[in-house]
Amino acid sequence: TLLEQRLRRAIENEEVKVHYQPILDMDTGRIAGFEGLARWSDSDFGDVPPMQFIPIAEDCGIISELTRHLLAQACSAARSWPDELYLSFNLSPVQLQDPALPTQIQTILDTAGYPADRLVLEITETSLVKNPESAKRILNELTKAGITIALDDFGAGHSSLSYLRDFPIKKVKIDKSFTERMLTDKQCAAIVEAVLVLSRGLDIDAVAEGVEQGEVHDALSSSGCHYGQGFLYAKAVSAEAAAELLNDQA
Ligand code: G
Ligand code: G
Ligand code: MN
Ligand code: NA
Repeated sequence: TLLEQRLRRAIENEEVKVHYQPILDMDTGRIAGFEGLARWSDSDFGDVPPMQFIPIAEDCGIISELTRHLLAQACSAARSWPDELYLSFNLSPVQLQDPALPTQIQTILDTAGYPADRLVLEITETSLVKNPESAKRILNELTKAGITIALDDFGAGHSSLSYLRDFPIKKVKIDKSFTERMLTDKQCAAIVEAVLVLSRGLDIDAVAEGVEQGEVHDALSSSGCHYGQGFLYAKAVSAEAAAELLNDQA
């Protein structure tokens, strides 16, 4: 398709950019890390959202190439952040079927001079369903290299609590469908509470996504959630703007 051709060209021309959304330590209000999010603006189609072009990249077999390209870009930006900050980056489900992934990621880290222990890779529950044994081998290898694995959109997919035990998962990101409604919907509030209790018991960090209101921040914080991400704090911004946010809080 035309969009597919445009995307291939945009990758070659380095027109797909990573933007960075802060993840806050709710207790201190300081930035603990950033999630890298792909952004593409085409001269004819305008801003194409990742919800549209990531599936295209997956379908036409260039997601691995796109991810490597974007991760390299993100690691080189993250290298200039203070040492205690981490970079969180999304993997597509197909990538967890590729035995070459750990080596490819290590090469990107080495080239950028960015340490593995400051990289978090976000995977979804869906990516563990199809071929759990292969996924487990790959995740164990990434973990051995010092990378942290986060379960993204937690609760929204094929949720199975056994994943938290069977796979080397050190972070869960509570899906925004729960945090958005937790003040008005008792069931959502109960699910958020349960995930926080569970993650504490398993020694897993919990990050609440989609925090848009001060009241939600307060409720999460008093329930013992330490990390939050959402439009209340900031949307994803360019590498330059992210560096400025860090300067402002220095
Ligand atoms: O940034 P935004 O909220 O528009 O992202 C929409 C979706 O696209 C989210 O589910 C997000 O995880 C996904 N996404 C954004 N950037 C990337 C990326 O670099 N790789 C992958 N695999 N998914 C991404
Ligand atoms: O699926 P994933 O968690 O990777 O998606 C992150 C997406 O959520 C990004 O596209 C980001 O732009 C979006 N996002 C981040 N904060 C908020 C928020 O507070 N509200 C909403 N609706 N979306 C958000
Ligand atoms: Mn994510
Ligand atoms: Na998410």
